[in-house]
Amino acid sequence: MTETRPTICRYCPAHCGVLATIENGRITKVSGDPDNPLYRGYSCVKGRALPEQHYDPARLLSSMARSEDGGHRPIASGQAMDEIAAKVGALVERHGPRCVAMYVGTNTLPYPAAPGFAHAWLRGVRTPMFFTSNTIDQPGKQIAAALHGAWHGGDQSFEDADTWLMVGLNPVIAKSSGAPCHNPAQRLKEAVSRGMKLIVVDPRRSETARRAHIHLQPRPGEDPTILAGLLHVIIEEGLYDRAFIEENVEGFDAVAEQVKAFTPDYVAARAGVPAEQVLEAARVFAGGKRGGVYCGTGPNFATRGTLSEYLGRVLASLCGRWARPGDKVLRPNVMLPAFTAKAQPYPPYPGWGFGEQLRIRNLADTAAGLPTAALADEILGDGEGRVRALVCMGSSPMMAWPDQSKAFAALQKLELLVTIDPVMSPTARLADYVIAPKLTLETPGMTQSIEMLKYFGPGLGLARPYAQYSPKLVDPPEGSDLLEEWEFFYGLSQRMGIEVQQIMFYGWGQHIESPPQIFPIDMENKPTTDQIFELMTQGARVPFEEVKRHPHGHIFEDIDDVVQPRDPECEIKLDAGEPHMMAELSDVRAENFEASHGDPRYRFRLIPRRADAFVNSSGRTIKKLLGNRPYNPAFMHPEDLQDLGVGGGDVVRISSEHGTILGVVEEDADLRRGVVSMTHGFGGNPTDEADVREIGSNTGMLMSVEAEYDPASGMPRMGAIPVAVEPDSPS
Ligand SMILES: Nc1nc2c(c(=O)[nH]1)N[C@H]1C(S)=C(S)[C@@H](COP(=O)(O)OP(=O)(O)OC[C@H]3O[C@@H](n4cnc5c(=O)[nH]c(N)nc54)[C@H](O)[C@@H]3O)O[C@H]1N2
Ligand SMILES: Nc1nc2c(c(=O)[nH]1)N[C@H]1C(S)=C(S)[C@@H](COP(=O)(O)OP(=O)(O)OC[C@H]3O[C@@H](n4cnc5c(=O)[nH]c(N)nc54)[C@H](O)[C@@H]3O)O[C@H]1N2
Ligand code: SF4
Ligand SMILES: [Mo]
Repeated sequence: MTETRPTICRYCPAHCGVLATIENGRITKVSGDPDNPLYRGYSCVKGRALPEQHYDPARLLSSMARSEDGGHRPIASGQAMDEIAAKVGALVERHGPRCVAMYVGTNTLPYPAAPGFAHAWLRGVRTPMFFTSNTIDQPGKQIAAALHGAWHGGDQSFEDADTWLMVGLNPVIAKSSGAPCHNPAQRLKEAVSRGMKLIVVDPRRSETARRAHIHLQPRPGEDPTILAGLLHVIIEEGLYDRAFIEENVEGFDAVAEQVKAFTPDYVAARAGVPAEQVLEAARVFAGGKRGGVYCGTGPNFATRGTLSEYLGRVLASLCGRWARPGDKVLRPNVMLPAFTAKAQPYPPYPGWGFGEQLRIRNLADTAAGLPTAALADEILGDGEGRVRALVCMGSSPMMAWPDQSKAFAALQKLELLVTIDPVMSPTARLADYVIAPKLTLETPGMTQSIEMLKYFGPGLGLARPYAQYSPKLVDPPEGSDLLEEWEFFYGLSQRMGIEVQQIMFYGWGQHIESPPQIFPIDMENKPTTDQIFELMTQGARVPFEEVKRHPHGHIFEDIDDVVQPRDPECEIKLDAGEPHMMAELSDVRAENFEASHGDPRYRFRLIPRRADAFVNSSGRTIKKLLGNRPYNPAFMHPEDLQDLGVGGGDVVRISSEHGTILGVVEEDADLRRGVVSMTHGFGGNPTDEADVREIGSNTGMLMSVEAEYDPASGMPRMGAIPVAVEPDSPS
């Protein structure tokens, strides 16, 4: 029997509504869904490879446990949970609960019930050590929101914006933020053709930069300089929104003072862009009426990510680019509880330094969560409270943690490493237990989790009142023994006598919009995923049943909330002159940039980029996605290649102060000269012996978590890495 069913692709955060063809209980095809009102038939290469992901020969069909010989053998899931529960219990008994940590990665988003159960289990174990990939991604977003204050009414709409500034992000490929995630390439094309002036700051003429009215192509890592330069011009020329500032912003004088020295000429000399372009970009941006400023992984990886995000917010605030009274609410809640959006700020709150203190580098909890870049040292450093057990969910430290050699040493030192992963990832190969999970189309899905992304930063999540639910479409492969993520934590909790409570709350940092909802879970009669979804949507704006009535997804146009005016008694202001940020900006200005730019040892800067066919390290076992290039090329400008005497396909050695990797070069005339652009998530573990042309290499090897790091989030330099490049001499 063949049928076609609407569902949600959950391979990346865009969560496109797609169609799946099912033949005799197997998915045979996934394509765009023309009847989906938001995505309108869109799908990408990864979504169309969902059948290959589900039936990947490399997929684990049962959990695995480490065997005597250091390899792995299949283990029944119940047995694995028995053993893990006993081992965690024994470690806690001997060393106290803090020795247990969890690291949650990007592949948790497809499973809305997972984080609540994982966190409930951790609370039951009484350990505070909950880490996510967020603090090795763009933690500056939430920390800057804490320092500056977030806007209660939300951001302005892309659909009617006349100017839009994007700093180091590429929504055409990443579909993450900066442009609406429903077919961003098409949305950008439409916006530009209706006259929106797009300004892009990127050392590479990316797929997004190609659409720009102004493309500043600077030296990597100079985003604070450029943003300060734009502020300089806007303040100097009086292009800011006086009325908005008067009502909503404090600290204007402090920031005006700090940006004084960032003249267009200074910015030009330092960032390597024409001074006229800085002037023009500032005038075009401030000259518009509606728009936004968005920073991506580019500036967040290049150190000083918090400062870049902060200056982006200041720029938006000085130009009044936040939703105004009477504007339609861009992200009214649908599967989340209703709230009343107001044209006023949330008050600023502490960005870091509270809660759990880490044992190193003076780091503590932050508005973005505990600093993940410190977790390897929490495992390696002896003494009280040392982390001895790590549970990973939808994540891969060996592919994602900066400083791969340290991550390798740390994972090997653990007394217990458990990971939930559908394949034997480089992390799984080091694990004591690998829990084999069901994949998306074997589980129910819903858009509640991506709706929630709006609390992580401007421009994230859904930009329309849209929702979709999908039932599970197929059973897992016959003979398999698989668990959903939440089932694993439910099983552990049962065995350890932990009562699971789902706690749901929403808001910016400490500002919760509606009272927390607490749902006790029946620990004797195991619920179904659908029953958990029902609990999770109990307070939703639109009843779950109503969302379910629209299998192709629905835009709830009748939710036409408008942003309410400021409360008359509200005195809260956005802070444009936060002292730490002003001090950091002053440090930037004091730097001897000529010396660092001119370091003869490291003439190149390695920068990140996203590959269309992969999401981080996911997809590397899937032949359809790998094509004939199973590695991550080192993209360089053709003239740089010529100078080095190498050509496309040759192998080069890329060395930083902290490590060396090999790279297969590829010409990319869209790059600024002096830049090496390389995606992450490739290569194996440091001791693996494999040809770079077969597996690529891991850029995390070039990073150090202790040499340079953000004092708030602990995030080290992950971009704009000074490197030397030389032809790989045959050994
Ligand atoms: N296909 C695909 N989609 C993904 C992912 C994926 O791996 N593949 N990953 C997902 C994840 S986890 C995330 S966090 C998001 C990320 O989403 P984005 O932040 O949009 O990531 P990129 O597409 O890499 O865009 C970053 C851009 O910054 C530029 N850049 C590099 N260094 C600098 C710099 O120093 N300054 C400036 N101004 N620009 C710089 C790069 O050239 C690149 O064009 O994407 C998500 N979506
Ligand atoms: N050098 C370097 N390091 C980086 C980055 C970079 O650009 N360069 N980017 C950073 C960023 S932005 C992020 S978000 C992090 C990402 O950090 P992580 O999320 O830790 O890394 P991933 O490589 O995405 O690991 C995801 C794992 O999930 C598994 N997986 C795939 N599908 C499923 C599923 O359905 N269920 C489960 N349980 N698992 C699944 C995959 O096999 C893979 O092993 O990396 C960061 N690290
Ligand atoms: S953009 Fe993301 S959600 Fe959409 S089809 Fe591609 S992988 Fe799936
Ligand atoms: Mo990310």
